[in-house]
This record gives sequence, structure tokens and C-alpha cells, in this order.
Amino acid sequence: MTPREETSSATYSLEERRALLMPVLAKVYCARFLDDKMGRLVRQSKGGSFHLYAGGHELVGVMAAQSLMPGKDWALPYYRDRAFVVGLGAPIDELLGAFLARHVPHHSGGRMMPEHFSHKLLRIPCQSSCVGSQFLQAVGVARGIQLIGEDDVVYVSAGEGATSQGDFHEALNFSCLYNLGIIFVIQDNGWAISVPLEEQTAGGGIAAVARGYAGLSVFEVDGGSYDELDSTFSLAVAKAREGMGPTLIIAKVPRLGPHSSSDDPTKYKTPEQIAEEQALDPLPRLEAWAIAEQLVTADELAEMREEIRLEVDAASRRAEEYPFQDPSEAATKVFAPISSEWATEQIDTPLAESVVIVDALNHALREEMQRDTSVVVFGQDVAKGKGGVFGVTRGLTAEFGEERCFNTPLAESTIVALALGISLVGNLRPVAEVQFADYIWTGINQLFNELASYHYRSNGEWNCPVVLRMPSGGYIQGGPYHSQNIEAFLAHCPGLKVVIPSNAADAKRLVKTAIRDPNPVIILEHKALYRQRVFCARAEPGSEALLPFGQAEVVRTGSDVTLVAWGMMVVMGAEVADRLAQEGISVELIDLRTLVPLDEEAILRSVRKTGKLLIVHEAPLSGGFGAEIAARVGEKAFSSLDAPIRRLGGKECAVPYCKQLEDIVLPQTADLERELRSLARL
Ligand SMILES: Cc1ncc(C[n+]2csc(CCOP(=O)(O)OP(=O)(O)O)c2C)c(N)n1
Ligand SMILES: [Mg+2]
Repeated sequence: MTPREETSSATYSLEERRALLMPVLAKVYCARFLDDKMGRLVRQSKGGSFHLYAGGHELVGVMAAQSLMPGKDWALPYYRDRAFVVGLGAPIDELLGAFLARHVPHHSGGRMMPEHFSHKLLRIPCQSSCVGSQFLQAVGVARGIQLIGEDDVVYVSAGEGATSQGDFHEALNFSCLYNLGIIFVIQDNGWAISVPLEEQTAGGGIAAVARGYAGLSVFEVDGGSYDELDSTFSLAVAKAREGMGPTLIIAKVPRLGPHSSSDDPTKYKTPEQIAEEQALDPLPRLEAWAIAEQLVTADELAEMREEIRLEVDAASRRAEEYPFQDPSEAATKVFAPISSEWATEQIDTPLAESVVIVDALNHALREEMQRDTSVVVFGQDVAKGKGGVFGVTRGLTAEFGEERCFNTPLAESTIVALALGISLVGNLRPVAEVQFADYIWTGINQLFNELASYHYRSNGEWNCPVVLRMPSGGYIQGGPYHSQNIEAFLAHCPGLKVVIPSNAADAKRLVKTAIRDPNPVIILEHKALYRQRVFCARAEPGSEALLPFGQAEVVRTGSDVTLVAWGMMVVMGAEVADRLAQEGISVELIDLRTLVPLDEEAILRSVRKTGKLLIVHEAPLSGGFGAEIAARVGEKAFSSLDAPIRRLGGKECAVPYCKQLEDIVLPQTADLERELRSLARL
């Protein structure tokens, strides 16, 4: 179906209007009958047990889909937008198969609950269950499209309850700042499960607030009116396609059923309210209107209904033939495979100069941006003259322009979701800076619930080549909010790679590997090491040098005790190991370099040799990554141990500002020395 012209329906002949209407009617019927069918299937225990009713939302969804170019434009529809997905052309036997948790070609292969749409060919990125998280991802997609200079339109939908999420406002802000070609559609059914609009949104609606965002066109429409929807979507699509910026469409619709099969609306809606909503059903309204406009006869409608009901029945039978996903696949596709040329160590002659970590990082970014024009850098203060609060991105805007190194608003959820969305478009490789690891928490939903599991949730259909750089760590009198070490949280979240360089040569090579990795990679850069020379400055590796993940380094060989460390603790460990060597205590120091993937073999090999293990980290001991290592060594090398495994870590509190207090809370070289000495003597 070609996209609509920007002409109103009034300028079409009767025949042309009929030709436009018939597929809309067919899709609306199809969506309604799918609902009926799913309602019956859910009671038959054939795979799925959860049903989200879309009744009342059909016309707005179908009209939106009809206004787009399937396979060119992008769409992030929410769970109640089944009619949109049907309208766009998703095969209904796959939708029913996904409903029954079957292994269908798209949508997740049984990994997600129903109505979490994903279809790469239709450009529907993988949707999650987190209400409102799709807004900022859609903005990321739209920014990506803008960066590659295309005119694809982005559609994103949600209910009115979702507009209470901060992400909604961040999304409107960013899309207006960058004049993005995006259409936000709020399907306002007046209820978020049982909470009515008047308890949800100040002022009784989001339109007035949204009108404050400069550049945003805002429409409030009747989601049951064919003509209103037709003209509004035509305008919004034309505006987006021509690069004129974003539109918000708030479509009033009734929710005709319960929120889901687990909900009973009689507990919170009066019989009068239910009756009022039923009277707004868009389907009989559409039928009556079409007959009154002489676009179709009642007999034709009856025939169409019969035909589509049979189609849905047949699709349902086909859906039951889809197998369930093989249980042996349950924990696969967490990471996309990295290309073999970048999975092995690449050696390149080092340069004559030695560099500190901050410069090594800067050079890695520059070289990757020179090598690959798809690499884009963004974050707070990263662009123009500033180049990041630590100077890692200095000079990148001057060399590559404002499109390839740009500032974002002060909003971490925006930064993470932007990276996610951009990574889905073309071959773009976003490298985002989170100014301090301590501030990732306002973006953690986008990181943990969204980005990390994207590949898994889509059954391998989508992957997100995202690099997130985060300055982290203490010893700089940064206080509780500029000293955090968050590696254990990150390593606990499947789907993220976690990289922690301790010297300039590793930093450069690991960042270059990260940019070529098809998965989300977090680089934790220690602030206290950015300019440290004694241990961290190294001869700068050449531009072709790469260091694969999961390869620990034995920094000092030894025979008495194994010390496992990362980041700042490697630097302290090296100093202490040198000192203890003079006393005749031989420490083998292992720098893990990456926690995910973990070089478990390197640890076990060393422990089998020394028989003793100390793990040290800055983060508080409880629940720290040291516990993970201790458990693995206990399981796999217990018989090699000559003493209990020891851990040294930060105290169980935030990192205080005052130097005298900070020194107590964070591990010091004296603590390390004491622990190693006593362990060696056991
Ligand atoms: C972040 C988040 N909080 C809570 C939920 C649970 N939940 C799922 S749907 C929903 C109501 C959403 O209402 P609305 O956005 O108006 O959409 P509607 O269901 O009415 O179409 C809630 C609270 C969730 N999935 N995600
Ligand atoms: Mg709602």
C-alpha cells in the first residue's frame, strides 16, 4: 500500500475513498476477531495464558499503519496496539503463534509474553513490558535516521498512563531539540489498569503540558473517527518525512474489555461507565459511517466479516502447528557473536610515545571514528570545546563535526535509550559517555531492562552494538556520588560485557575492540587512573592493535599467593607485590581486564599453582564481584587450596568525601600488604 497523499479525503472520488477504506475495514475486523479468538484460546491452555484485549483501539492503530510505508518506516507500538501491527502487515498466524508462546519467526520465539512485538523486516524493534520505555528508544531510532540522512518516519505508541513516565517527557524534549521525524501516538482509553485519567495526569490530560515543547505539533482526536484520524496522520507523516519535526497525537478511545485476562473491570468501573464505553466502540461506528457515506453496503460488510473470521480460524490452526522453542535453546542468544577477525589479539607496532589512559582513550575514539564513519559519540558535555569533564572526547567535534560528536541533555535515560535506538539503524555504532558511573541509575531501566536483554528477547533478531563509557571509582575525594564502583551490578545483568582497563595500552585496545563488538559493552574508566603515570602510562599501541575480551593478564608472576584484581586495585597490587617480593613473599598478580567475559581459567591456573587466593575490590564486600570469584574457585579448585579464600573490599557504606574518612572506607596498600602477608604465612 502506498502512503497517503497529504490531501484530505474530501478531494478523493467515491471509488478512491472506497479503495482506501476497504483494507482499513478488513484490518479492523481482523484485529477484533483476533481478540475474540485469543480470548477463547486463553481458556484452552494451548501455550499462552495471558491476553491483553485491544478492543476499542483498533481504528487508530490501523489508520496509523495505513499512513506509513511498511518496511521503510519504523514503528515501536505498545502492547495494546495489535491492530497497528496487523495493519502494517504482520502475518496473523505468527501473532497467534506468539500468543501461544510458540517458536514463530518473529516476536521472540516464545521468550516474551504476547503482544511484545518485534519484526525486523517490518522495522518493528523488539518491545519490552516496561510501560513507556519505547518513547526514548524511538527517539534514538529517529536520531539514527537523521544521522544517516534518510527520510524514514518513526511511529511510537503508548497508553495515556505511560505519559506519567519521565521518559515520555525526555523523549518530547529530545525530539524537539533535534527536530526529529517522529510521531508519538497516545491511545487514551482513560484507564491505566484501574487508575482513571483524573488520578493519573494533572490537568486532566497531557496535551496542555506537551504544547509547551517548542516545535511539537499536538493533536487531540477522536480515535473512532475515520476522517479525523486520516487527516491527522497524513499531516503528521508529511511533517516527519519532510524533516519538519515531531508530532504528538492523543487519540481518545474506549477500552472495551478488561486490562488483561487477569483483570476484572467491574471492581473499579460502574455499570454506567462500562455502558458508556461500549457505546463508543469504533467498529459499529465505522460500519454505520461507511454505509451512510455510501462507501459500502451492509451485505458487503457481512461478507467481509465472514471471510475474515474464516481467515483468523485458519491462522489459529496454523499457529498451533508452530513448535515450542527447543528447551536446549532457553539460555542461548544472550550475546551476538563477534566477527572472528576481531575476536583474536591483533598486534601492531607500538608508537614511540608513551601515553596516559585519558589520551589512550581519546586516541582510540579518534582512530575508530576515522576508520568507520558509522561511529558516533555523544553524552553530557562531550562535544565542542569541552570534550567531556575529563577530556576523553576532546577535539572530536572539531575533527568529525557536530553530527558525529554531540551533546545530549542532562538525562541519563535519554543517553542510554538514544544509544540503543541509534544502534538499530544502518550500521551506526554509538559510543555514549555517562558522565559518572554514579549517575547511571536514572538510566538503569534502559540499561538493565532494555538494552542488556535486547538480543535475547528478540530471539537473536536484533542486536545492539553500543559502547557506554563511564568514569568510575574513588580515591579522588569524590564523595558518595563521584566514587562508586558498580561492576557487580553490571556483571549481574546478563547481556552486558564489562570492561575495566588498568593501564593505557589495555584501555586503547579494549575500547577499539568494544566498538567492533555487536553487543552492549560497558567501559568502566577509573578516574584516579586517567592521568596516573607510574603504572598506567604505556607505549601507545598502534592503530591496528586489538585486545579481545576475556583475556586476563598475569601482571606479576609469583608462587606464594594469587592476587586477583581489576582497575585501581591492579595498580595498588603491583606496588604491594613489588614490596613483598623484597621480603621473600612471591605474589602472582592477575588483572582481569574484563569481568564479563571472565577469564576463569587464568584464575584457576594461578590458584592451582599458589594454593592461596586473595581477591580485592574497591566496592563494598557484600555482594561484590569477589564473592563470585570465590564461589567459582571454591567449586572448581577446592582441592588446590591450602588456605581459605580471602577477600578485601570497601567498607559497607557509601564513600565519604573527607580524605581521612575516605581512606578508612576504601582499601589501602597497607590493608593489601597485611592481608597478603598473613595469607602467605598460613
Ligand atoms: C514501568 C511499568 N510499571 C508498571 C507496569 C504494570 N502495568 C502494565 S500496563 C499498566 C497500565 C498502563 O496503562 P496505559 O499506559 O494507560 O495503557 P493501557 O493499558 O490503558 O492501554 C501497568 C501499570 C509496567 N508494565 N511497567
Ligand atoms: Mg490507558
